[in-house]
Amino acid sequence: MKIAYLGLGSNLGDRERNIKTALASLADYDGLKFLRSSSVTETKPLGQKVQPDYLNCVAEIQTSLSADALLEVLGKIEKLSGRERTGQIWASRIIDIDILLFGSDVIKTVKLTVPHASMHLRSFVLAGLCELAPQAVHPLLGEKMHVLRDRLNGENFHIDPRLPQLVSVAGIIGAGKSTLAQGLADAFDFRLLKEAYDSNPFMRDVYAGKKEYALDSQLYFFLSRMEQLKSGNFKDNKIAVSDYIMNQELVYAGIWLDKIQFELYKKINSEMSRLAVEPTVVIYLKASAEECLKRIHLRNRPYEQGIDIKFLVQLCGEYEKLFAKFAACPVITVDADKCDFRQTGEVEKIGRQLNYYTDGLK
Ligand code: A4P
Ligand code: MG
Repeated sequence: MKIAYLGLGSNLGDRERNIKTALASLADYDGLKFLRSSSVTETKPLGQKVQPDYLNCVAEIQTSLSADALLEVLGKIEKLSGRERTGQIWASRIIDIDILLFGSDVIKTVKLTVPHASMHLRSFVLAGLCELAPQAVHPLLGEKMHVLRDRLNGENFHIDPRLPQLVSVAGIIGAGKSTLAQGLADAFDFRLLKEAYDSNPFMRDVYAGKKEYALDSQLYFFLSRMEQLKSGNFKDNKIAVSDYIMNQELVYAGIWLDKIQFELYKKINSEMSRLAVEPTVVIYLKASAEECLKRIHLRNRPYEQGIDIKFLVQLCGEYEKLFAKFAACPVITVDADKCDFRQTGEVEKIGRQLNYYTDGLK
């Protein structure tokens, strides 16, 4: 006997009835017992397709069938409901029933991929799973459903292999961004994009309190990132990893610049940053101000030694705000106080997860 979770979706006809009928039909088959279903949610079609909205829900079943036999039964239910297969991927459908989880089995055959290959990228699936089994663990990612859900901030994503694949590491000064990005580049052969920290000729003056250089410093950082994130640079089909995210520019600009400078900077930023490649996934190194200050003293860059705890606390707050409503891609949050990214084990653990949030073939 196995507990399995099914994802149901309908965007044609009487969608509510289609789902109810499909759930009721599960009881008609030997070796299959319907246990519970989540609430039904209305969702926009994934991938900006011009299609009617979906109703989606998740069902929990108990079964003595093999996964292959279960898939066959689900195909029969879909057919009896009147689903026609157009041969077109992601076509509108009366009912679609996918196997999300089958116990803790990992299955990869021509017909079947379990866990469902995209479940961790879809809030409409993870929300249902969290209602029924928040503590269930994704057998490949090794994470609980509520952790996977929180990475998406209510959004649904799909990985477009035609787009550049960029992993961006984010976090406040001293959180360990560069160490992790370097470690990922070394271990997984990613192309490393490092922020032009040491070459910024205005940094020292800004840290020394000369506010008149703040705009120059911000523009220097911004232009060097834009240079790195031009789509033309991503033609090598490698996954790239950056030790910054573009969004941090506005955070720092908001702190360093006066009101008039900030307004000017925001205009330049919003016009130009549209040209930058967007991250496929972000790793957010969440660290405490205290721990970061310790690391800043340890690495001993002279001009950073004047940084005080208040500035770091302010940055922590700004990053929390940024990621509380971040909707551009999944965000993997890591408790950076507890991790030492000089250890290859820590880097590999994160790198293995990235396979599922990027197009791994790149
Ligand atoms: N297959 C492989 N793994 C599985 C699995 N775990 N469960 C194979 C079910 N089937 C699996 O599926 C195509 C083939 O996938 C099957 O022959 C089976 O052997 P399908 O159901 O015939 O076609 P499909 O549904 O168009 O493709 P697929 O890949 O299942 O797409 P999804 O993931 O179902 O996405 N937007 C919203 N808001 N809500 C939705 O539910 N669904 C889709 C379809 C797109 N956009 C959506 C939604
Ligand atoms: Mg399907």
